[in-house]
Amino acid sequence: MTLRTVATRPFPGQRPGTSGLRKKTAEFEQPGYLENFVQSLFDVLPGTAGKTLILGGDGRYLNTSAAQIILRMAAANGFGRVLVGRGGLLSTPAASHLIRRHGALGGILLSASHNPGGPDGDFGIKFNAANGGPAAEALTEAIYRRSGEIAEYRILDVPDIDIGRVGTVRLGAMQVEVIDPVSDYANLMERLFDFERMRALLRRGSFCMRFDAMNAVTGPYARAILEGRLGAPAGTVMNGEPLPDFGGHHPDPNPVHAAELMAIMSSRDAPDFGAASDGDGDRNMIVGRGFPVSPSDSLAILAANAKLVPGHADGLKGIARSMPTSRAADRVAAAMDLPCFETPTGWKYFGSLLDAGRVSLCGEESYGTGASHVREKDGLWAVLFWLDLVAARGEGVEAIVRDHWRRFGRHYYSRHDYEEVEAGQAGRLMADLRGRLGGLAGRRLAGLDVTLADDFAYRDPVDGSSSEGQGLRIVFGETARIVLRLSGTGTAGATIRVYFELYEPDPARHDRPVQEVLAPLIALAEDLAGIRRLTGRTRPSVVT
Ligand code: G16
Repeated sequence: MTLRTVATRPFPGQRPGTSGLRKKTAEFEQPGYLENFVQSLFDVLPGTAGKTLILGGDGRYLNTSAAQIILRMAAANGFGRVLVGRGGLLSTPAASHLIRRHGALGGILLSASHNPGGPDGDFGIKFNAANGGPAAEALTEAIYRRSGEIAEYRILDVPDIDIGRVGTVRLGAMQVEVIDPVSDYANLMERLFDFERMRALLRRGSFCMRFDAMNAVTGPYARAILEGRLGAPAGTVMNGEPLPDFGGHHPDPNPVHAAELMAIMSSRDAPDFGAASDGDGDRNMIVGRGFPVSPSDSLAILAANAKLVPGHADGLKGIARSMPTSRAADRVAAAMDLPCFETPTGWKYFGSLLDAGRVSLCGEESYGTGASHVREKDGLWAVLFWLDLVAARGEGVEAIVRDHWRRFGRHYYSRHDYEEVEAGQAGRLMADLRGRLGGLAGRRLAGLDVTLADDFAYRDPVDGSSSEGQGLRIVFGETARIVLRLSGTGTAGATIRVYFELYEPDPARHDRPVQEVLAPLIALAEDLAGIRRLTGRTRPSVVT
């Protein structure tokens, strides 16, 4: 068994984005590309000798070959133990849980999340720290700096080991434990929710649900929990087999990409409850009969009803949402007299609030909801939370949402994405608008008064770190907002995201078509930002 030190040269652009390093698969297939990034990570970690590492991924193309390389590199870099999910699989929230449970130095997750997979799709790698959460900006920047000067990496010269079976294997001085990816996570869920109550709901012949795993990592989890422990009939989980190319799906659980589930949920004999998760299992979409729930509403509703589930029976400490997420959760926090935090986009910003015990629930407009049980958003957890609420309240999804709107008002909400815009054009558009924000406050636009227009900056109230340039926002008091930002998860060109929110307190006006309600704001954003003029795009690529 020889330890090899391999000479290498830096690859440009290995800077992690919103959630790890995401690139076209072909870029990752370049010899040394993955190795450089992993060695850069190991070089900047505070000591790897004898430490435990968690390793897994969402099953996409390159997942297992990358896992084998990382195992050999971990052994060559002195780790004492690696826990790897069988077949190289671990959902992101399950990995977060394992890091915490085993006191690991951290975890490496092989995923490009909701981005398509396969040789022509995307691949990604991210590091989660000892608290189970995505690496903080200080660490990802250190990795990036190191990747620009790297000259060699270390790897053991040994054949692949068998990670297809649960058991323990030695790799040099390091121990590799191949573990069942599901059981620990499923046990955690049993502690957070009332499984007996959900079992009774699912046993009733009259209640039916469908979960779309989109041929990504949550298939085995959902089968074990929904069809196994909760006794839902076989077939409840659709697209349950993780496939290297996700069966051609774009595994992003929203009404556009989960079209198959949406069609089922809108059919005449639709199930009562529908849900979907993404590539690595951290996102979720909840759908009633013909009735998708907006993720921003979902956060607010879970917060308002949290006491009904065992995991939050003692109440909440606070709520956090990312800046572009609608302010529906703020209203709940105010009514419950809870602290409410507004952070930049990216789950990493919630970590310090959760670690400090300042918040219990967090959520994002991008179909992400989570809590203090792990340090990631958690798709299946959110689905179980909703299912447990349905069981506890004896009401369906739509009834629960409408009741919430009646109590708190409705935040009409939509996001328009312009994908694969030429990066220079997108940068100019943002810079141009940023330069004009100063003159907007105090003006009346689209019949509304602008109370604030700025580029969002955040100072973490726990550790004092600050993040600037987190999105342009034009705020019309409590009534409405327009937000523009560039995505940090795309792999081709730039994606411009435009977010619209309009508050409607009057229940008599809660049934209007979302795009129609938001039309004046949509037209105003076009006027202000000039998307059509500057990019030539006449309509968004995706509207959710
Ligand atoms: C990641 C982050 C999320 C973020 C999302 C969208 O999600 O973990 O916190 O909201 O990206 O980012 P952007 O708007 O920059 O594309 P995931 O599910 O891709 O890991």
